[in-house]
Amino acid sequence: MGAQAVEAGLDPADALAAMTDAIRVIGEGFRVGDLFLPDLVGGADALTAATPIIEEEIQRIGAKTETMGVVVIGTVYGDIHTIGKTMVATLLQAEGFTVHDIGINVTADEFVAGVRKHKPDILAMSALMTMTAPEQRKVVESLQAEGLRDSVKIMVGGGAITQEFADSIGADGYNPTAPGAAKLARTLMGR
Ligand code: B12
Repeated sequence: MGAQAVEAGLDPADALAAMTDAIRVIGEGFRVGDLFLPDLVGGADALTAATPIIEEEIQRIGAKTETMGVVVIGTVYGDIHTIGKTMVATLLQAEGFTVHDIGINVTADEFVAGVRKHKPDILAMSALMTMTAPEQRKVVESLQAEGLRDSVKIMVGGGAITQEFADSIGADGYNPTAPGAAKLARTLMGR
C-alpha cells in the first residue's frame, strides 16, 4: 500500500490521511458487525507496514536539515494501539524534529526514564482508550514528583483524548490530528 502510494506520486501527507480514514471505516465496520477481527487486524497490519515506506518518502522529498527540537513519544501503559502514535512520530520527523519513539504500552516510569535519557524538548503521549487515558495524568504526576515537569513541554492526543481532558491534566497542548500535532510541536517550540 505504501509503495503503491509512493509510485503513484501521491502527496505522502494525503496518503497518511487516507490510511487514517480507511482504518476508521474498517473499525466502524467491525463495530457494527459488517467486518470481522481478521479484517481489522489485517487492516492495522497493512497500515503499520505502509507507514515506514511513506515516512521514507516524506524524508526524501522534505529532508529538513535544521533541527527543530527533540521529542520523546509513546503510547501509554495498557494501550497497544500504535498507528496514530507512529503517524505523529513520522510527521514530527518530517517537520525536522529528532524523535525517539519509545513504543507502546509504556509505563509512567518508562516515560520518566525516557525524559531523563533523551532530555527532550517535548514529551508526546498517545491514548486510544477511555481506560488508558488516565495514564497520561499519571505520567504528568510522575514527572512532577521527579522534579522534571518543568523541563519538558507535554502534548497529548489519541482517540480517547479531548482538549478538556488535556487541560485537566495540565498538558501544554492537544491536537486531534497528526498534521495538527506537528504544527502544535512547532508552536510549543516558539516557532
Ligand atoms: C486498529 C484498532 C485496533 C488494532 C490496533 C493495531 C495497532 N497495531 O495499532 C487492534 C485490533 C490490535 C486493537 C485492539 C484493541 N482495541 Co482497538 N481499535 C482500532 C481502531 C479500529 C483504529 C485505531 C487506529 O489505528 N486509528 C487510526 C489512527 C491514525 O488514529 P488515532 O490513533 O486516533 O491517531 C490520530 C489522532 O488521534 C492523532 N494522535 C494520535 N496520537 C497522538 C499523540 C499526540 C501527542 C497528538 C497531539 C495527536 C495524536 O493523530 C493520529 C492521526 O490523525 C479503533 C477505532 C477508532 N475509531 O479509532 C479501535 C479502538 C481504539 N479499540 C478499542 C478497543 C476497546 C480495543 C481492545 C480492548 C479490543 C479488545 N476487546 O480486545 C484492544 C485493546 C488492546 C490494548 N490493550 O490496547 C476501542 C476503544 C474504546 C474506548 N474508547 O475505550 C476503539 C475506539 C474501538 C471501539 N469503537 O470500541 N484495536
